[in-house]
Amino acid sequence: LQYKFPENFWWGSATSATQIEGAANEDGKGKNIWDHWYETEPNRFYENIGPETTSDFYHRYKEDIQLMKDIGHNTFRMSISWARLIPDGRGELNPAAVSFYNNVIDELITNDIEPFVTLFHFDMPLELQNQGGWEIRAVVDAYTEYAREAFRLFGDRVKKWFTFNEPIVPVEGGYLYDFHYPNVVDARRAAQVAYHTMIAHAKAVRAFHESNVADGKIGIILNLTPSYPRSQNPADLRASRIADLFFNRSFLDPAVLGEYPQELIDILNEHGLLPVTERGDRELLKANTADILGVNYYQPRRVKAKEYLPNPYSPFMPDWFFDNYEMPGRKMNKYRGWEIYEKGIYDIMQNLKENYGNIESFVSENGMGVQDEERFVVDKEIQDDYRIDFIREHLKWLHKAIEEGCNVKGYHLWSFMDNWSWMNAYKNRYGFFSVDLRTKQRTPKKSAHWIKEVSQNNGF
Ligand code: BGP
Repeated sequence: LQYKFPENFWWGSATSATQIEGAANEDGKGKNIWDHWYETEPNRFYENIGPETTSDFYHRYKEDIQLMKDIGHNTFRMSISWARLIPDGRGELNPAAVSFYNNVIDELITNDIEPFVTLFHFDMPLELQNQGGWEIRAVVDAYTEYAREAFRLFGDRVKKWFTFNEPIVPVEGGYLYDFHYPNVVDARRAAQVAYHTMIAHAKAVRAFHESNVADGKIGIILNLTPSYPRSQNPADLRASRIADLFFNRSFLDPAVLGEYPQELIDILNEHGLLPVTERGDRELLKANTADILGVNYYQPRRVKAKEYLPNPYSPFMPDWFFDNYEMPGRKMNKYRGWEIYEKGIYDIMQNLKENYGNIESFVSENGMGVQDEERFVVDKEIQDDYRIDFIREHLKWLHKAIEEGCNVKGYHLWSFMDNWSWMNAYKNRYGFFSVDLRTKQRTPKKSAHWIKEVSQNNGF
């Protein structure tokens, strides 16, 4: 083997409740913002397909876990649907949800697959959103209670917990760029939402360490987009540094170092965007940092200095400080419109080693969304060589990072099977397995056979 990974390396894939479970209105589940948005504005979603149409993991988890085992998974990330477990977001537990998650967790463990569980993957209970969502402090408390319940119910078997998946996405999508509910454009509210999310994270970390989950770890999943300047001239460097502050360090610093970067505070302050805080918050953040960090990596960010000054009367946007830069000759996933830059994963891990105490980490998502994959069928199998290349090239850089001392423990593909995505529904397919939406039949792609070999050999 040319690329051998450390012993007990985590091979697996990642999913989220809303994207795979289905059964959106079944067994007492409460509504979340996606159910609601789809009901009220279905045509915002690709081909008008909403979160009730999924691969139906809710009823097929046993079959799926067998497939995971077949392709050599030793770990699997799923999320709990808050509104399934606690339909109103606070108060009564839904007993059907408790048994569903118990069954899934037990089934995974019986098959030697360690469950990694995310508490919040974009799916705010509607009831709480109606009260103000992450803009109000009471929702932080409701979340902390929910986290406490989850540790109590499942912490005897689940040892890897994640407070949030990509907490910046609901901020950008919901409060700046109009691609998540409640789709408003308001930087002040965005800053408040971002801040409360981090406070909720710290409170959940504290609750976890106070709970009796023996030998467990808790962390957060961040989508890190390394920021590369067009050139080394000071204006480009500044643009890149500020993009990094907004899109990476705004969550990475408080989650891992327990404090916000001063330069970010200064910018927010200058524009009247500082969030409302409470006494004791600073100490709370400092004392409750993540034990482990999941890194979702899809694409880098390339930036250059602003060409035209922003209109000061337009609503504040992070992009007041930089322009995106389309580097000539860059490699693209043309389906998703995202650049492919494999070395990015190495740069991220080096940064964590140098500047973030070499925190224990893993690649919690990386993957390639492709449209109309049926075109690539030969002998009834999707020949997704592009996906195999994509994974392999990222793994090579990850391997190099590990050899150089980065504390990386595993690699999870997004995703196990084709799944429903926020607004894009089934447009881009990501899975090792394709899913026929009518029959729900799962079929392995070529990459499923490939990853099986890689996981079994612990390298390639
Ligand atoms: C990440 C999310 C996932 C997933 C993935 C693919 O940001 O954590 O939920 O959807 O991206 O992106 P998309 O589905 O938008 O193509």
